[in-house]
Amino acid sequence: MEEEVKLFGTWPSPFSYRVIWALKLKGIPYQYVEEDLSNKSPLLLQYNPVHKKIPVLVHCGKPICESMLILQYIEEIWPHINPLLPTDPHDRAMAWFWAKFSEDKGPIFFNFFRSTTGEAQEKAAKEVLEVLRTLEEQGLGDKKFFGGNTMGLVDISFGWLCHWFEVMEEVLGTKVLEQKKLPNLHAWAQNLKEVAVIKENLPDREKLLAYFKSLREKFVADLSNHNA
Ligand SMILES: N[C@@H](CCC(=O)N[C@@H](CS)C(=O)NCC(=O)O)C(=O)O
Repeated sequence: MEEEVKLFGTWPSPFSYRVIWALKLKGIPYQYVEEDLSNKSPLLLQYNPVHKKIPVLVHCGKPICESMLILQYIEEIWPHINPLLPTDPHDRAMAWFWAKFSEDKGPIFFNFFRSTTGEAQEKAAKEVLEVLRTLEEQGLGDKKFFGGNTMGLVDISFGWLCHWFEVMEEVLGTKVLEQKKLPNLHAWAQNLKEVAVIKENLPDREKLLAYFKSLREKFVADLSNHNA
């Protein structure tokens, strides 16, 4: 059986990084394949014919799609090295609850980044703040990480907040994840960035900033064309 592990991803994708962090945490060697989403490779289309999206993990020749399902798979195959989930069944269920919450609330963050008028942006920022407050008050509490003293599945699923979201806020000129508004979540983001596996595996900040700036300009231009 071919034990080879391959990851198809793109450099600015926070979904790719979820998988990278999990593989690195577990010390699994893998080959990374950078996809060009404007010209998807035949292999990507073969491995993810339904959504045609990255990330895709290919293990022993078999593809697994969807970042959270890939994390689940990684945990099932390599459970003993740096477990991503707690052993207690109720704690595990709670971890999945918050991982699902991260998936369900994704569009709210996307709207925030896409909102172009002042009014829409204010409304979107309020919605984001509400999600983050819920996460802080009901999920994180005063723990260092969602998993307790070490990072786990929920930290990985929300990990993009510590880098990508910060860059988004900079592009928009609006700060939501602030120390005074969300002290515990803010501390969590800082702690997460200090974990070696995260710190050593993040896209370059300046490159990401330029990428998000151009994406934002595109949204603004699309809106003015639409209104013209
Ligand atoms: N729910 C998916 C989302 C993945 C996703 O949105 N990937 C984007 C890049 S960040 C993609 O491949 N987009 C290509 C397309 O939509 O055609 C996951 O968690 O893996």
